[in-house]
Amino acid sequence: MSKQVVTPELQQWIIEQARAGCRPEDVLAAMRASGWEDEVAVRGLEDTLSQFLAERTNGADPAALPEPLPVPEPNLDGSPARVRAGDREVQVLLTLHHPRIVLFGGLLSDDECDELIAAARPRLSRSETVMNDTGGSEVHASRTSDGMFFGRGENPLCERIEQRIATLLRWPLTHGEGLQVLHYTAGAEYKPHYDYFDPAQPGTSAVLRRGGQRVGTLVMYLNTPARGGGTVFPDAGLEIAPTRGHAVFFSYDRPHPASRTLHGGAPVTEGEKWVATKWLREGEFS
Ligand code: PD2
Ligand code: ZN
Repeated sequence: MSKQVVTPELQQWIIEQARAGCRPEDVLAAMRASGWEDEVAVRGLEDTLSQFLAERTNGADPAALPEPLPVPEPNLDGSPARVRAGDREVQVLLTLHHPRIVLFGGLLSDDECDELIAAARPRLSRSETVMNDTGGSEVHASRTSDGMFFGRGENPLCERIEQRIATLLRWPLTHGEGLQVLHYTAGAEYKPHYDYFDPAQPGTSAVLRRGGQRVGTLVMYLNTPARGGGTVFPDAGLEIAPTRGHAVFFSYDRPHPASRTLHGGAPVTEGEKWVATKWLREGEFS
């Protein structure tokens, strides 16, 4: 009876080999050579790789996935602590590869946060959610914030921030929607959702006529709530603490759960929360 067990360290090593492009038979040979019994090595390899693949596609058959689209992506070659975004230097605080998530610090100055809030406040109304069947929008209990949209380039502040984002994410300014500002009071939340438009829904073709799919999101925090209000990514087990001036970026190359970009705004439990969201489209949004 074998006493060998497949340890988490062995599983991690198998995944690293798979990521590096090693063939399963070579991985198996290396395991045998370092003393793993045949039966344990084969089982360990099969179980680890199938679990790894299922996680990458969120359980979907890889052949059934939509074709991947180009996505915005900052230049983080060499893992810099700070990156230049046109008129401002921005901190890189966290990166994740799948889902692709980058947390930036200091994308907006305190004054810019305050100015956005002041300009948005008189124009807020109850946030609406896109209706999947028609492509229109409606008030929905899953989204209890107030919100408004600026037109793209509507004022010098929007223009400056949009140009900074376009430079940071290396994505044309013309492919971005206008900034959306959301205000959450205590108890308000935005339940987990995907930001892309679901291709299976009848209303989606109408929405896609203007700029194509969404391929990336940047949520900028305009204040620091006293408690709660984190942006959560359940598939990654990640919660981003909302902090004034910081911004979380995530991209999705396919409009599919395999992107692992399910995300939500956790309830604000004390104080209030203000964010500005920038959505990036695959084509020109006019
Ligand atoms: O306010 C947030 O944290 C949040 C969470 C999820 C915003 C959005 N989605 C969004 O604007 O799409
Ligand atoms: Zn969202």
